[in-house]
Amino acid sequence: MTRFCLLTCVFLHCLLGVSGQQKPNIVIIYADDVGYGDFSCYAPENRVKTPNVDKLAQKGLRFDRAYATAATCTPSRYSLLTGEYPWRKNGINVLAGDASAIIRSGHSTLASVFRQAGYTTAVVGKWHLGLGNDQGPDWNGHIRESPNDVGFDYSFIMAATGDRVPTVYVENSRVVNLDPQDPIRVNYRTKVGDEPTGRENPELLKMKHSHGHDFTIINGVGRIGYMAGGKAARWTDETMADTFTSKAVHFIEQNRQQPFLLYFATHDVHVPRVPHPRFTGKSGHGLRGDALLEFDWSVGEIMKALEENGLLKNTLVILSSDNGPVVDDGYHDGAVEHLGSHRPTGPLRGGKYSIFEGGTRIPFIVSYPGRVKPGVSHALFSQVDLYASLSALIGEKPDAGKKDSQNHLAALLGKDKKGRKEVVVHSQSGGAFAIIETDWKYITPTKGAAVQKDTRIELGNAPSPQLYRLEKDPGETTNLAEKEPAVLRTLEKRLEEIRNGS
Ligand code: NG6
Ligand code: CA
Repeated sequence: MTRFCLLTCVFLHCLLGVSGQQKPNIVIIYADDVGYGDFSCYAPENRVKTPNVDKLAQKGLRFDRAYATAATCTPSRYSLLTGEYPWRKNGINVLAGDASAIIRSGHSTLASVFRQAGYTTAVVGKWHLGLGNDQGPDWNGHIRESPNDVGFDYSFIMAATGDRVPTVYVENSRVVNLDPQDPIRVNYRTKVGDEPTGRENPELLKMKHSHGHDFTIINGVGRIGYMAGGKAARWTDETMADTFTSKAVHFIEQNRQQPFLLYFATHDVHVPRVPHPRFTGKSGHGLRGDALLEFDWSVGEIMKALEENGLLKNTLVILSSDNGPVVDDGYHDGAVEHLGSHRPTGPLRGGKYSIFEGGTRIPFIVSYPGRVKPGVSHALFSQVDLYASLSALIGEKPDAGKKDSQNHLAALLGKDKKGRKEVVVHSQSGGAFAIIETDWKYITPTKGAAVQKDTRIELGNAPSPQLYRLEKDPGETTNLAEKEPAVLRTLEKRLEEIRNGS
């Protein structure tokens, strides 16, 4: 080798990084129903410790004012992947397990942008954005309109939630381990098959329901919806985190030589909380705490895989949650009894389903060694901006029609301390909107219930407008609407403009 060649090689090596690639990998770890106060890096007083998440936060940037766009799963996930507000369209609500896809072929997504840019893309874990065309998914055939049709090269998913049928994994548009002699039938209205239900045979349950969840019993747990068949394909709740994590780790190993985007959406800590026995009883805070430990373990495994494959430095990891926390979401799993001093929302009011901060202000951690300085960011950030911001990171122009998603890459990387001018969030439990600008928050008046009866969560709905100052009053206790009519009018007007599309 000539001296010139050698120098060129050294130069290229430096430019491209150790793994020989220049473009950064992206890993989005998306927890389910994990609250602002659930990780010990957000609430050091917690007795439930999440060391792997904390390590990520120590070495990365921990945001304390980042938001999901909605207080429930489907709409938040829709925003994250499409860069659009969910409330612009009808039907983007918590979906049934047999719902048709709400993102279909041709719809630009974070994954399709990355795939177009030469990335290998994958989703592993919870989907909950519907499957199949207008007729719904064909569980016994090739499901057309699946993640693979909207930008993902590889998908290994559960269709909806752990508590909704069908309780099967779908890999690259087909149900895993399906025996054609035992076809799957799913119905959300009338019973199919003759398997016991939680309503008819509660004595067969290993975990009793507190509200809802009394349809077909699978693995001792009553679900939402009826299911028959597909016996060999059914998942075991206890090994779900292991299964998803191993698929994600395998994807990382397989793609270490080329740039990839991995959207890893865990089932933890959504109900039913049935963690692996190696975590049960370990948190001292019941199954919800144990599920948090399981989530933390998954994070550790992903980070280990990145490290072992020499990818840590060139990978941007984002860890967040789809909506705020809930303690009793339909099962008597001991979460209420064992909560103790653990406050899943930290200092915030409300929780999942709520327009109060507990519904949408979520943990958000960015790790990108070498490019992102460790620390805490007070920048306002919304998950709807990941579409535009991550596109910008790899030099791609987002779809011109996507006005909701703003490029806040500088905030994501810690260079811009302010972030968004304003954030808009929505709760479907009453239809309230809120806008947050500087430290002001305005909540629209609604007729919805103030408290959700079953989960006992304060929804934040009120018949008159609410105005809070979040910095001094993160718990939204003092409504300043009457005292500050000018601020209220300005925020109301701005929210109206955004809702009308500008
Ligand atoms: C609710 C379920 C709840 C949970 C939620 C969706 C009942 C009584 N409650 O309807 O258990 O599944 O939907 O959660 O059925 S989310 O995180 O996917 O939005
Ligand atoms: Ca959720």
